Amino acid sequence: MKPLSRFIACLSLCILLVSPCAVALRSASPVDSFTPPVSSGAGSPYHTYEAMTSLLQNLSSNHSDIMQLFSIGTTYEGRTIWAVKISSNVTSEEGKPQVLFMGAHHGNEKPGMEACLRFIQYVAETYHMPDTDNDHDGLLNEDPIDGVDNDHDGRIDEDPSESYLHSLVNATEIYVIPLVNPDGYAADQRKNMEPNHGPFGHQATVTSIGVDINRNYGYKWYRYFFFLRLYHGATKLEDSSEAYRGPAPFSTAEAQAVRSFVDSHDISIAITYHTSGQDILYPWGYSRLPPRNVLTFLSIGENISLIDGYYLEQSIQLYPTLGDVCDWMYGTYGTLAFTIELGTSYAPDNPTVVDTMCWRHVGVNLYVCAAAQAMTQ
Ligand code: 0X9
Ligand code: ZN
Repeated sequence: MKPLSRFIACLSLCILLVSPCAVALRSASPVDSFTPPVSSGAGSPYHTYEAMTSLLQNLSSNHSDIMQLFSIGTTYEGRTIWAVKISSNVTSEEGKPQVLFMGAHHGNEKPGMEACLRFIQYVAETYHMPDTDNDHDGLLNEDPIDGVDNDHDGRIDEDPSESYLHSLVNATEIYVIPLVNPDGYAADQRKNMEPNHGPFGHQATVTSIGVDINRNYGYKWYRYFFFLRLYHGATKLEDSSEAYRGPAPFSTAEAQAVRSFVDSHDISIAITYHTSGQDILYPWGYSRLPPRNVLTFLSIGENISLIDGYYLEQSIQLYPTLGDVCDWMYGTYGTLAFTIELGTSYAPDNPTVVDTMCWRHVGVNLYVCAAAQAMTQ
């Protein structure tokens, strides 16, 4: 890398890591240097479950030195819940800082899965590349993925640094669960597809279909019994509701799968991708009390906001929830867990909109890796 380019890349990273509290709002611009993965659905910007599976299988066999694909569980309808590990010594226990990205707890919120897939594909395909003049302007790495037109050419993030990505993959263990709710995704519905037998699971007949996986995690799950009015709307006892919490904490195969994965790792920062609202949310969802690590949440959240332009707030400020994955991860393991609500609609069908959203969050995810690395130094 040329000295000037290296200086610009380092300066950009430093600005991201130490920037003060300003939360910038910026409109996203298309990136023309990146070739998006081919979508399987005719005219749809979203992979089907089957297309996602074969993409992950192909990437992991083509890049087996840094990428492993494994199952963390099986859904009610028999689909595999896939997880990916990306790291330089991918087959060994490495002791490096661990980060986790998850997509589509809600099956109808498809961009979350695409953002994860795009990230996996970009990292796997770029890791071995030398620093490249992506925009053919004679300069190397002069416009990193930080939401800023660093070289003032009217385009944003069109020449990121391959060696920077390489160093992040060497320094961290990156885990991605691109599709937490494959059954809901295939059916294009929010909840999973398991049959319900009344609110508490005791009725003989099937009364409705589906549990909201993001109300099924075990942290503060029972509070609803004691503070019914306080948590009206935060979770639902009625099994036909879109926010039905399930008959018991961790009753769903999907929440169990995420639990056993998280339980056997040491995740320092996590992002779970949803749609929509352009929000970055930090715990708690169940309480207005600030989390113990509120300053770290604010610092990381504000830097994410500088990249994606989204609005940072405590989850409960958007609305209260009981049993969401971030409260559980932070409350149980101390993981700095954020929800990001992508975009302005559940599943936009404009490929350019999806593309821009995904690319911008490749930058967010790389920043999260850098932050996890910085936290341990
Ligand atoms: O309700 C949810 O599970 C998430 N929003 S969504 O519109 N994608 O369904 C938000 C979860 C974050 N927690 C809180 N807002 N409390
Ligand atoms: Zn959601």
